[in-house]
Amino acid sequence: MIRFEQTFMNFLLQHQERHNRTYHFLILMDAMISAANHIQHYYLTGALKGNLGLAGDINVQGEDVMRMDQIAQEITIHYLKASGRVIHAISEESDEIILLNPDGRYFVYFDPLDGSSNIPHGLPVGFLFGIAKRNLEGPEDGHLRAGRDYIAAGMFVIPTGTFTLGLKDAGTWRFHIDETMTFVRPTRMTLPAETKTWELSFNASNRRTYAERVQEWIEENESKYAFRYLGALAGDFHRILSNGGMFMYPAIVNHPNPKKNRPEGKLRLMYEGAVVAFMCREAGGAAVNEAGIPILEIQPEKHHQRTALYVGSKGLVEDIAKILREKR
Ligand code: AFP
Repeated sequence: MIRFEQTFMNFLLQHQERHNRTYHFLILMDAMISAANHIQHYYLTGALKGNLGLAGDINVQGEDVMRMDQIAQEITIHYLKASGRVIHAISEESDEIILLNPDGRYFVYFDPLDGSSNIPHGLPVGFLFGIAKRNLEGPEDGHLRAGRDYIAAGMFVIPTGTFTLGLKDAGTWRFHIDETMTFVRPTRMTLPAETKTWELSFNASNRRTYAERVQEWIEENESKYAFRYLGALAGDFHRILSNGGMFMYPAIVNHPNPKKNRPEGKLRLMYEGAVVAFMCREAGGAAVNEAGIPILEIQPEKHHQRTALYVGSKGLVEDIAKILREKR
Protein backbone atom coordinates (compact mmCIF):
# COMPACT_ATOMS: atom_id res chain seq x y z
CA MET A 1 0.00 0.00 0.00
CA ILE A 2 1.19 3.50 -0.82
CA ARG A 3 0.80 6.16 1.86
CA PHE A 4 1.14 9.92 1.61
CA GLU A 5 1.60 12.20 4.59
CA GLN A 6 -0.11 15.17 3.00
CA THR A 7 -3.44 16.89 2.69
CA PHE A 8 -6.14 15.89 0.29
CA MET A 9 -5.55 18.88 -1.97
CA ASN A 10 -1.82 18.22 -2.21
CA PHE A 11 -2.60 14.63 -3.05
CA LEU A 12 -4.87 15.65 -5.91
CA LEU A 13 -2.37 18.19 -7.17
CA GLN A 14 0.24 15.49 -7.35
CA HIS A 15 -2.15 13.30 -9.32
CA GLN A 16 -3.20 16.19 -11.51
CA GLU A 17 0.06 16.15 -13.41
CA ARG A 18 0.17 12.41 -13.85
CA HIS A 19 -3.44 12.05 -14.82
CA ASN A 20 -4.27 15.38 -16.33
CA ARG A 21 -6.56 16.42 -13.52
CA THR A 22 -7.38 20.08 -13.78
CA TYR A 23 -7.58 22.97 -11.43
CA HIS A 24 -11.34 22.93 -12.03
CA PHE A 25 -11.54 19.42 -10.66
CA LEU A 26 -9.79 20.55 -7.47
CA ILE A 27 -12.34 23.32 -7.01
CA LEU A 28 -15.15 20.80 -7.46
CA MET A 29 -13.62 18.36 -4.97
CA ASP A 30 -13.22 21.21 -2.50
CA ALA A 31 -16.96 21.88 -2.87
CA MET A 32 -17.83 18.19 -2.31
CA ILE A 33 -15.67 18.03 0.81
CA SER A 34 -17.11 21.28 2.20
CA ALA A 35 -20.61 19.93 1.60
CA ALA A 36 -19.80 16.62 3.31
CA ASN A 37 -18.27 18.35 6.34
CA HIS A 38 -21.27 20.62 6.64
CA ILE A 39 -23.72 17.69 6.34
CA GLN A 40 -21.71 15.76 8.91
CA HIS A 41 -21.97 18.66 11.33
CA TYR A 42 -25.79 18.71 11.00
CA TYR A 43 -25.94 14.93 11.33
CA LEU A 44 -23.85 14.84 14.49
CA THR A 45 -26.05 17.44 16.17
CA GLY A 46 -29.25 16.11 14.57
CA ALA A 47 -30.65 14.28 17.60
CA LEU A 48 -30.36 17.36 19.81
CA LYS A 49 -31.71 19.73 17.17
CA GLY A 50 -34.62 17.50 16.12
CA ASN A 51 -33.28 16.96 12.60
CA LEU A 52 -33.32 13.16 12.52
CA GLY A 53 -37.06 12.79 11.85
CA LEU A 54 -39.41 12.91 8.89
CA ALA A 55 -39.85 16.08 6.85
CA GLY A 56 -43.45 15.25 5.93
CA ASP A 57 -42.89 15.08 2.14
CA ILE A 58 -42.65 12.19 -0.33
CA ASN A 59 -39.71 12.20 -2.78
CA VAL A 60 -39.51 11.33 -6.50
CA GLN A 61 -38.97 7.68 -5.60
CA GLY A 62 -42.26 7.67 -3.64
CA GLU A 63 -40.40 7.44 -0.32
CA ASP A 64 -40.80 9.50 2.85
CA VAL A 65 -38.35 12.39 2.93
CA MET A 66 -36.35 12.80 6.12
CA ARG A 67 -35.49 16.26 7.42
CA MET A 68 -31.79 15.39 7.04
CA ASP A 69 -32.35 14.46 3.35
CA GLN A 70 -33.58 18.01 2.74
CA ILE A 71 -30.77 19.62 4.71
CA ALA A 72 -28.12 17.55 2.91
CA GLN A 73 -29.65 18.37 -0.48
CA GLU A 74 -29.70 22.12 0.22
CA ILE A 75 -26.12 22.10 1.47
CA THR A 76 -24.83 20.15 -1.53
CA ILE A 77 -26.59 22.33 -4.08
CA HIS A 78 -25.24 25.42 -2.33
CA TYR A 79 -21.63 24.26 -2.61
CA LEU A 80 -21.96 22.89 -6.14
CA LYS A 81 -23.43 26.16 -7.34
CA ALA A 82 -20.81 28.22 -5.52
CA SER A 83 -18.03 26.16 -7.13
CA GLY A 84 -19.08 27.50 -10.55
CA ARG A 85 -17.87 24.24 -12.08
CA VAL A 86 -21.03 22.16 -12.43
CA ILE A 87 -23.38 22.57 -15.35
CA HIS A 88 -26.02 20.01 -14.33
CA ALA A 89 -26.56 17.86 -11.29
CA ILE A 90 -28.81 14.87 -10.77
CA SER A 91 -29.83 14.13 -7.21
CA GLU A 92 -31.90 11.43 -5.58
CA GLU A 93 -33.82 14.23 -3.91
CA SER A 94 -34.87 16.04 -7.08
CA ASP A 95 -37.21 14.92 -9.83
CA GLU A 96 -35.74 17.36 -12.35
CA ILE A 97 -32.19 17.88 -13.55
CA ILE A 98 -30.69 20.67 -11.46
CA LEU A 99 -29.31 23.43 -13.69
CA LEU A 100 -26.39 25.12 -11.96
CA ASN A 101 -23.72 26.97 -13.94
CA PRO A 102 -24.13 27.31 -17.73
CA ASP A 103 -20.33 27.49 -18.06
CA GLY A 104 -19.66 24.59 -15.74
CA ARG A 105 -17.67 21.67 -17.10
CA TYR A 106 -18.89 18.77 -14.97
CA PHE A 107 -21.99 16.71 -14.42
CA VAL A 108 -22.45 15.55 -10.84
CA TYR A 109 -24.75 12.66 -9.89
CA PHE A 110 -25.34 12.35 -6.16
CA ASP A 111 -27.33 11.05 -3.26
CA PRO A 112 -26.58 13.41 -0.38
CA LEU A 113 -27.77 11.07 2.37
CA ASP A 114 -28.22 7.45 1.42
CA GLY A 115 -29.44 4.86 3.91
CA SER A 116 -32.43 6.63 5.41
CA SER A 117 -33.36 3.80 7.76
CA ASN A 118 -30.21 4.62 9.76
CA ILE A 119 -31.03 8.34 10.12
CA PRO A 120 -33.41 8.17 13.12
CA HIS A 121 -30.66 6.30 15.00
CA GLY A 122 -27.83 8.64 13.95
CA LEU A 123 -26.03 5.57 12.52
CA PRO A 124 -23.83 5.63 9.40
CA VAL A 125 -25.26 6.93 6.15
CA GLY A 126 -23.54 7.74 2.87
CA PHE A 127 -23.01 10.74 0.62
CA LEU A 128 -22.36 9.15 -2.76
CA PHE A 129 -21.37 10.91 -5.95
CA GLY A 130 -20.18 10.33 -9.50
CA ILE A 131 -18.60 12.95 -11.76
CA ALA A 132 -18.50 13.08 -15.56
CA LYS A 133 -16.98 15.75 -17.76
CA ARG A 134 -19.04 17.75 -20.18
CA ASN A 135 -17.94 17.50 -23.79
CA LEU A 136 -16.01 20.75 -24.16
CA GLU A 137 -15.27 20.30 -27.83
CA GLY A 138 -18.01 19.70 -30.36
CA PRO A 139 -21.68 19.25 -29.57
CA GLU A 140 -22.78 18.47 -26.03
CA ASP A 141 -23.44 14.75 -25.67
CA GLY A 142 -25.89 14.85 -22.78
CA HIS A 143 -25.73 14.38 -19.06
CA LEU A 144 -26.87 10.74 -18.88
CA ARG A 145 -23.46 9.10 -18.77
CA ALA A 146 -22.65 5.44 -18.23
CA GLY A 147 -20.28 4.71 -15.33
CA ARG A 148 -17.43 3.93 -17.73
CA ASP A 149 -17.48 7.64 -18.66
CA TYR A 150 -17.23 8.93 -15.09
CA ILE A 151 -13.90 10.57 -14.31
CA ALA A 152 -14.29 10.09 -10.56
CA ALA A 153 -16.69 8.62 -8.02
CA GLY A 154 -16.65 8.76 -4.27
CA MET A 155 -18.42 8.36 -0.97
CA PHE A 156 -18.30 9.89 2.46
CA VAL A 157 -19.48 7.65 5.28
CA ILE A 158 -21.20 10.12 7.59
CA PRO A 159 -20.54 10.67 10.48
CA THR A 160 -17.48 8.41 10.58
CA GLY A 161 -15.08 10.91 8.94
CA THR A 162 -14.01 8.56 6.15
CA PHE A 163 -13.92 9.47 2.49
CA THR A 164 -13.19 7.10 -0.39
CA LEU A 165 -12.47 8.41 -3.87
CA GLY A 166 -11.97 6.53 -7.11
CA LEU A 167 -10.07 8.39 -9.84
CA LYS A 168 -10.19 7.16 -13.43
CA ASP A 169 -7.12 4.99 -14.10
CA ALA A 170 -5.54 6.26 -10.88
CA GLY A 171 -6.92 3.95 -8.21
CA THR A 172 -9.30 4.17 -5.28
CA TRP A 173 -8.09 6.00 -2.20
CA ARG A 174 -9.34 6.22 1.35
CA PHE A 175 -8.87 9.32 3.49
CA HIS A 176 -9.56 9.99 7.16
CA ILE A 177 -10.60 13.29 8.69
CA ASP A 178 -8.27 15.00 11.20
CA GLU A 179 -9.00 17.50 13.98
CA THR A 180 -9.07 20.37 11.47
CA MET A 181 -11.70 18.60 9.30
CA THR A 182 -9.08 17.97 6.61
CA PHE A 183 -9.07 14.63 4.82
CA VAL A 184 -5.53 13.25 5.15
CA ARG A 185 -3.40 10.14 4.72
CA PRO A 186 -4.64 8.73 1.42
CA THR A 187 -4.31 4.97 1.39
CA ARG A 188 -4.68 3.11 -1.87
CA MET A 189 -7.43 0.51 -1.65
CA THR A 190 -6.96 -2.84 -3.33
CA LEU A 191 -9.46 -5.62 -2.76
CA PRO A 192 -7.68 -8.41 -0.88
CA ALA A 193 -6.99 -11.53 -2.95
CA GLU A 194 -6.90 -13.67 0.18
CA THR A 195 -10.45 -15.00 0.81
CA LYS A 196 -10.02 -15.32 4.59
CA THR A 197 -11.52 -11.88 5.28
CA TRP A 198 -14.19 -11.90 2.57
CA GLU A 199 -17.74 -11.03 3.53
CA LEU A 200 -21.19 -11.31 1.97
CA SER A 201 -23.56 -8.42 2.39
CA PHE A 202 -27.25 -8.45 1.42
CA ASN A 203 -30.62 -7.91 3.05
CA ALA A 204 -31.19 -11.43 4.35
CA SER A 205 -34.88 -10.82 4.97
CA ASN A 206 -35.32 -10.55 1.17
CA ARG A 207 -33.51 -13.76 0.24
CA ARG A 208 -36.64 -15.83 -0.53
CA THR A 209 -37.76 -13.12 -2.96
CA TYR A 210 -34.65 -13.42 -5.17
CA ALA A 211 -34.52 -15.43 -8.41
CA GLU A 212 -34.14 -19.18 -7.71
CA ARG A 213 -30.62 -19.27 -9.19
CA VAL A 214 -29.53 -16.44 -6.86
CA GLN A 215 -31.06 -18.24 -3.86
CA GLU A 216 -29.20 -21.42 -4.86
CA TRP A 217 -25.93 -19.52 -5.21
CA ILE A 218 -26.39 -18.06 -1.71
CA GLU A 219 -27.14 -21.48 -0.23
CA GLU A 220 -23.99 -22.93 -1.80
CA ASN A 221 -21.70 -20.06 -0.80
CA GLU A 222 -22.90 -18.35 2.37
CA SER A 223 -21.18 -20.64 4.86
CA LYS A 224 -17.77 -19.79 3.35
CA TYR A 225 -17.90 -16.12 4.33
CA ALA A 226 -18.92 -13.86 7.21
CA PHE A 227 -22.24 -12.07 6.75
CA ARG A 228 -22.51 -8.31 7.45
CA TYR A 229 -25.29 -5.84 6.60
CA LEU A 230 -25.73 -2.23 7.71
CA GLY A 231 -28.48 -1.14 5.29
CA ALA A 232 -26.54 1.86 3.94
CA LEU A 233 -24.67 1.10 0.73
CA ALA A 234 -21.70 3.36 1.53
CA GLY A 235 -21.07 1.63 4.86
CA ASP A 236 -21.55 -1.88 3.48
CA PHE A 237 -19.35 -1.18 0.47
CA HIS A 238 -16.72 0.45 2.72
CA ARG A 239 -16.29 -2.94 4.45
CA ILE A 240 -16.19 -4.87 1.16
CA LEU A 241 -13.43 -2.58 -0.16
CA SER A 242 -11.34 -3.29 2.93
CA ASN A 243 -12.14 -6.96 3.52
CA GLY A 244 -13.18 -8.25 0.09
CA GLY A 245 -16.27 -10.31 -0.72
CA MET A 246 -19.47 -9.09 -2.31
CA PHE A 247 -22.33 -6.70 -1.63
CA MET A 248 -25.50 -7.56 -3.47
CA TYR A 249 -28.95 -6.12 -3.89
CA PRO A 250 -30.55 -8.60 -6.31
CA ALA A 251 -33.79 -8.08 -8.20
CA ILE A 252 -36.89 -8.99 -6.20
CA VAL A 253 -38.94 -11.34 -8.37
CA ASN A 254 -40.56 -13.83 -5.98
CA HIS A 255 -42.25 -11.61 -3.41
CA PRO A 256 -45.40 -13.20 -1.92
CA ASN A 257 -47.11 -9.93 -2.79
CA PRO A 258 -46.29 -9.55 -6.52
CA LYS A 259 -46.89 -5.80 -6.27
CA LYS A 260 -43.74 -5.64 -4.14
CA ASN A 261 -41.54 -7.26 -6.78
CA ARG A 262 -38.73 -5.06 -8.12
CA PRO A 263 -37.52 -6.86 -11.24
CA GLU A 264 -35.44 -3.82 -12.19
CA GLY A 265 -33.73 -3.76 -8.75
CA LYS A 266 -33.93 -1.20 -5.95
CA LEU A 267 -30.71 0.79 -6.10
CA ARG A 268 -30.27 3.76 -8.38
CA LEU A 269 -27.84 3.30 -11.26
CA MET A 270 -26.31 6.76 -11.63
CA TYR A 271 -25.64 7.74 -8.02
CA GLU A 272 -25.46 4.37 -6.25
CA GLY A 273 -24.65 1.40 -8.52
CA ALA A 274 -22.25 3.12 -10.93
CA VAL A 275 -20.53 5.01 -8.08
CA VAL A 276 -19.54 1.89 -6.14
CA ALA A 277 -18.86 -0.05 -9.38
CA PHE A 278 -16.39 2.69 -10.43
CA MET A 279 -14.55 2.66 -7.10
CA CYS A 280 -14.56 -1.13 -7.15
CA ARG A 281 -13.05 -1.32 -10.64
CA GLU A 282 -10.25 1.07 -9.60
CA ALA A 283 -9.59 -1.20 -6.60
CA GLY A 284 -9.37 -4.32 -8.77
CA GLY A 285 -12.97 -5.55 -8.41
CA ALA A 286 -16.06 -5.85 -10.58
CA ALA A 287 -19.81 -5.16 -10.58
CA VAL A 288 -22.72 -6.55 -12.60
CA ASN A 289 -26.50 -6.24 -12.79
CA GLU A 290 -29.16 -8.99 -12.73
CA ALA A 291 -28.37 -9.96 -16.34
CA GLY A 292 -24.66 -10.30 -15.51
CA ILE A 293 -23.84 -7.14 -17.52
CA PRO A 294 -21.07 -4.91 -16.11
CA ILE A 295 -22.72 -2.00 -14.27
CA LEU A 296 -20.24 0.45 -15.78
CA GLU A 297 -21.40 -0.46 -19.30
CA ILE A 298 -25.08 0.28 -18.71
CA GLN A 299 -26.22 3.39 -20.55
CA PRO A 300 -28.82 5.12 -18.36
CA GLU A 301 -32.06 6.03 -20.10
CA LYS A 302 -33.43 8.09 -17.23
CA HIS A 303 -32.00 9.91 -14.23
CA HIS A 304 -33.45 7.77 -11.53
CA GLN A 305 -33.04 4.44 -13.30
CA ARG A 306 -32.81 1.49 -10.93
CA THR A 307 -30.56 -1.52 -11.10
CA ALA A 308 -29.85 -4.77 -9.33
CA LEU A 309 -26.26 -4.77 -8.06
CA TYR A 310 -23.57 -7.37 -7.37
CA VAL A 311 -20.28 -5.62 -6.50
CA GLY A 312 -17.00 -6.69 -4.96
CA SER A 313 -14.14 -9.14 -5.42
CA LYS A 314 -13.77 -10.27 -9.02
CA GLY A 315 -13.84 -14.00 -8.24
CA LEU A 316 -17.23 -13.80 -6.52
CA VAL A 317 -18.80 -11.31 -8.92
CA GLU A 318 -17.67 -13.29 -11.97
CA ASP A 319 -18.95 -16.50 -10.41
CA ILE A 320 -22.45 -15.15 -9.88
CA ALA A 321 -22.37 -13.25 -13.21
CA LYS A 322 -21.92 -16.58 -15.04
CA ILE A 323 -25.06 -17.90 -13.37
CA LEU A 324 -26.98 -14.66 -14.03
CA ARG A 325 -26.08 -14.79 -17.72
CA GLU A 326 -27.38 -18.35 -18.16
CA LYS A 327 -30.79 -18.33 -19.80
CA ARG A 328 -33.38 -20.41 -17.92
P1 AFP B 1 -32.81 4.28 1.62
O1 AFP B 1 -31.98 5.52 1.58
O2 AFP B 1 -34.13 4.44 0.95
O3 AFP B 1 -32.90 3.69 3.00
O4 AFP B 1 -32.06 3.21 0.74
C1 AFP B 1 -30.77 2.90 1.03
C2 AFP B 1 -30.31 2.01 -0.06
O5 AFP B 1 -30.54 2.62 -1.30
C3 AFP B 1 -28.84 1.60 0.08
O6 AFP B 1 -28.04 2.54 0.70
C4 AFP B 1 -28.90 0.31 0.88
O7 AFP B 1 -27.86 -0.54 0.54
C5 AFP B 1 -30.23 -0.27 0.51
O8 AFP B 1 -31.03 0.79 -0.02
C6 AFP B 1 -30.92 -0.84 1.70
O9 AFP B 1 -32.14 -1.34 1.33
P2 AFP B 1 -33.00 -2.26 2.33
O10 AFP B 1 -33.42 -1.39 3.46
O11 AFP B 1 -34.13 -2.74 1.49
O12 AFP B 1 -32.12 -3.37 2.77
